[in-house]
Amino acid sequence: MKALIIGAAGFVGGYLIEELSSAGWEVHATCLENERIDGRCTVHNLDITDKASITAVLNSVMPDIIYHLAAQSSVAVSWKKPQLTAEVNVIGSINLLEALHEAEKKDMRTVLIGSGEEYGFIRQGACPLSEDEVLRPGNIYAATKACQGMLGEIYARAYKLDIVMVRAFNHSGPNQADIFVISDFCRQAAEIEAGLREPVISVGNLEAMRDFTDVRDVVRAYRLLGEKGRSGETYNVGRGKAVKIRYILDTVLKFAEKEITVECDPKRMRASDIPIIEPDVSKIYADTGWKAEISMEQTIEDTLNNWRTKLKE
Ligand code: A2R
Repeated sequence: MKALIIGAAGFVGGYLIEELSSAGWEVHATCLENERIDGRCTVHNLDITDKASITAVLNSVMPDIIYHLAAQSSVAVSWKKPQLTAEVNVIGSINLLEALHEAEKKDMRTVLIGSGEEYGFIRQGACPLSEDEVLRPGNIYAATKACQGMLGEIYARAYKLDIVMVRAFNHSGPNQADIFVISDFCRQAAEIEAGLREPVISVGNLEAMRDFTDVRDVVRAYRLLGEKGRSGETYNVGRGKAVKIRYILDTVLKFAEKEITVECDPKRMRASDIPIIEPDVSKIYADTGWKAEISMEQTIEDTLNNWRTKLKE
């Protein structure tokens, strides 16, 4: 199997390269000119906003499966740079879909990676969220990802392209940026252990319930969806068991090697925090047999160890 991962220099890309190459796949991966990719793959430069660069890579690699990870993936940045977010996430996806429609090779499968954020303002009692739930995106990033998924369905139907859509819920693991909660708490704890800050961890809303999956499980889901997902269908990827953010905090404190107190930071509280976001993951299980296997404790311990190592470098 020959895979092309578009936008592989980010958090998930490195894990997906490892997952696919370990499964014996030939892996090609793309990044922007100013980015780097390490791993068992052939690297190509590609800017998703430039359709000609996509066509060139498609026609030279001739992949069997394409994973589209390239994105402006930050909700916070999407408020500050809405045009850029739409340019990369929406126009970029159209560029890819057009390039696929015109490509010389016709039997390519494409997996479009979207987000659990697309569900947005969830109606009470809607959890666990099935893929058929109405999307009510609550921020610009989420709207662009919902749009990507809709475009994927439209191109699949209109041009008989083989496209699978994914809505990935929170995922975490070593090397994730510290704007995400598990990495954020682990970094703070590692800094406290290293004597780099006061023994106080700063937190936001601990009562919100979210669904967390280890990134290594998530990329395994992506591989299986590439192999077994049904064309034209959308799949939730998540654990299917939301936990309170307080549980993450307690686990980090349990692993920490110093006494740490907790301080609530009003700046970390979001006015419109949705109480629970939890996916129904029965569809991916039925079609691929995938379910999350790595425990949250393991993800947290590995992420904490990763920060400990990084702070020593
Ligand atoms: O923004 P940068 O410089 O970190 O680069 C990101 C890259 N990217 C692009 N690639 C090609 N053409 C563009 N015009 C373009 N703009 C940005 O896509 C980054 O290297 C990659 C996305 O990686 P992350 O932001 O680390 O996302 P992550 O966590 O790997 O998530 C993968 C996918 C994304 O579509 C998320 O929205 C979704 O999973 O949840």
